[in-house]
Amino acid sequence: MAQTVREPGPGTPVGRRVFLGLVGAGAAGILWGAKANDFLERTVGKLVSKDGTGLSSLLPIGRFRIYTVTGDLPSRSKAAWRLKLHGLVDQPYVLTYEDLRAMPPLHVTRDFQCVTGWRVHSVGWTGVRLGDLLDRAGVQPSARALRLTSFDGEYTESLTLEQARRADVMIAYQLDGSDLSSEHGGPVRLYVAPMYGYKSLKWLDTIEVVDKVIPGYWEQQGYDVDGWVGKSNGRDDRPTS
Ligand SMILES: Nc1nc2c(c(=O)[nH]1)N[C@H]1C(S)=C(S)[C@@H](COP(=O)(O)O)O[C@H]1N2
Ligand SMILES: [Mo]
Repeated sequence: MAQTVREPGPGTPVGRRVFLGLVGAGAAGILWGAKANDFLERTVGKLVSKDGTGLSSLLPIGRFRIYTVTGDLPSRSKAAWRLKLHGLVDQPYVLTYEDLRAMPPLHVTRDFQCVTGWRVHSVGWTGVRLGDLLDRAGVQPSARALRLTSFDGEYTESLTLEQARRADVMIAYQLDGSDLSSEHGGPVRLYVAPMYGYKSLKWLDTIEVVDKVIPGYWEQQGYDVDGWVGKSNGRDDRPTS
């Protein structure tokens, strides 16, 4: 059965030791998508039971890992999905998936990088610019930031208004030309291209416009609220290339 990983927090050593620990413990498995899961069973399963030398070469370079902090992959159909946008706005609203798809699309292609050290090259995202969604509601002068929540019931994220209005920040409904799968946070997730993956909240539910930054799930555990790619977040294991 496919299982998922909760990203290790800052200060947790990552790499082969934790990877072996996860596989060995069996408490938290790893899901890299169906194909990779086959690969895991066929290849890694055997090697782990040997001495594990060279195992780091089997880390899924070029592939996403599927993260969820709840131990669960929530799912919501496109028909049932709603985006609630409220807070310090003139016109709070509720948007359907169809409403979202009717808005002007934005495409961004960028490497996707998790702060724990894995990276997927040149991933294409399609969605709606977050700034357009804010304009639709009319942001009030006292507003400074956004608080975003997930329908997984636990994950949260934050962005300053300035960050949210960037041309490369969107709520995304497609990944590499296909509708966003449930495991990748579909039907709709946040995508913050210039920042580490933890900013890109999956299973988007609510956007609240607030008067100050409220640190998100991993940020309460030490990650930087300004998660620009290139900042180390206190880790020494990020890719150097
Ligand atoms: N709701 C939710 N969103 C989340 C996470 C999560 O655990 N739950 N993990 C974050 C982290 S740390 C990363 S690197 C990316 C991973 O995206 P993926 O699971 O589509 O590979 O999602 C981010 N968004
Ligand atoms: Mo991450």
